[in-house]
Amino acid sequence: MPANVTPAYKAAEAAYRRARDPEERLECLREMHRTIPKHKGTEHIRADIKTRMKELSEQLAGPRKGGTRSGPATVIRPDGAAQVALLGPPNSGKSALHTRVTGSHSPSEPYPFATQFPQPGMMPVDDIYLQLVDLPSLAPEHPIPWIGNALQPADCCLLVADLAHAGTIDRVEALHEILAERNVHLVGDWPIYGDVTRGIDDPDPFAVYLPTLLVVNKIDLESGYREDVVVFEELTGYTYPWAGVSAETGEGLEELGHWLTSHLGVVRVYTKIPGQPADMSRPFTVRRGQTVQDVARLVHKDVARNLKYARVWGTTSFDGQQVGPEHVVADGDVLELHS
Ligand SMILES: Nc1nc2c(ncn2[C@@H]2O[C@H](COP(=O)(O)OP(=O)(O)O)[C@@H](O)[C@H]2O)c(=O)[nH]1
Ligand SMILES: [Mg+2]
Repeated sequence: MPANVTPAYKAAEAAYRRARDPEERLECLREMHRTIPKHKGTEHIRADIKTRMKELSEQLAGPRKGGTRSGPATVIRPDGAAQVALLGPPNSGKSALHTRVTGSHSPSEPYPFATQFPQPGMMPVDDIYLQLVDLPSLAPEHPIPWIGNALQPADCCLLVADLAHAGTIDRVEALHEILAERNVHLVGDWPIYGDVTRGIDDPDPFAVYLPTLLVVNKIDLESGYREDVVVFEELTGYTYPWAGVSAETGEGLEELGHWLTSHLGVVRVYTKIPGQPADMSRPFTVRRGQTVQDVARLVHKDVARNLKYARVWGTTSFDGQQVGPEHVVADGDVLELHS
């Protein structure tokens, strides 16, 4: 954060760091731009904010070519329990994986750079839905100017790699460099409590830190993939948690889903109306550490605004216990919201 900023700017910046929804982020950027003091010391960040505003509003509208829209929006509104970005070098099988677990028709082809635009899809894990966003491959010869903004709403990333393929290590290193230029950093630590404070220690509000799982794909072709991982770690120094999968045969994909929901700290909450049984068909999902108030916000903004208390049935409370809006919910809780 630049020196000598006002409380109003600080609040706007904090809101920006918390916001996931692209429209909301754009609002926050406008507020940052409005409240930032205009002096020499903020020149740099002001220019940055302006660029981000321009980029994000263009991304929400879709790219332009000669005055007409030439493609879909390049930033995907988060949906489901978490947004998971698929990153990797060309031909690693990102689109094949996406198609397999979400039922999408993301173009998966034997040639590189088949994927041009972000492609969202929902991956079911039991009764939880994760939003997977397929992305174009990142490589020096194929620059993606909008990738930094596209990754802002992501909660984590799958770094998909075919470790048996010669050249993968160089390509994965190049990918890290491309991301670092946009101040996007892949990290091996998965936070225990949600992600709401992500990047808070970085003075740059636009820095993105993505908890990363290395997904070693195409294990149907390579029985020695465990040794490949050892070599990969030795040569690159990257120490991400990893999982072996095959987008072709489906091996390892169920475990992958469970690994994600548990490491993202996805918490399922079911709601009920007084005097009626709970609706167990589809949960509301929040992250570990989130509260009754956060669930109410997902139900309806009026419910959230007028919330007085809740009754909760679950493992960490006695049946029908009355709790306040700040009560932290646990996986499997049934909530009755009272306003
Ligand atoms: N044998 C095998 N081939 C795969 C697997 N995943 C992807 N492929 C193939 O690898 C090629 C590149 O896949 P694609 O999904 O387009 O890669 P992307 O560029 O990372 O999106 C395609 O020919 C796929 O059929 C896998 O798990 N096993
Ligand atoms: Mg692809």
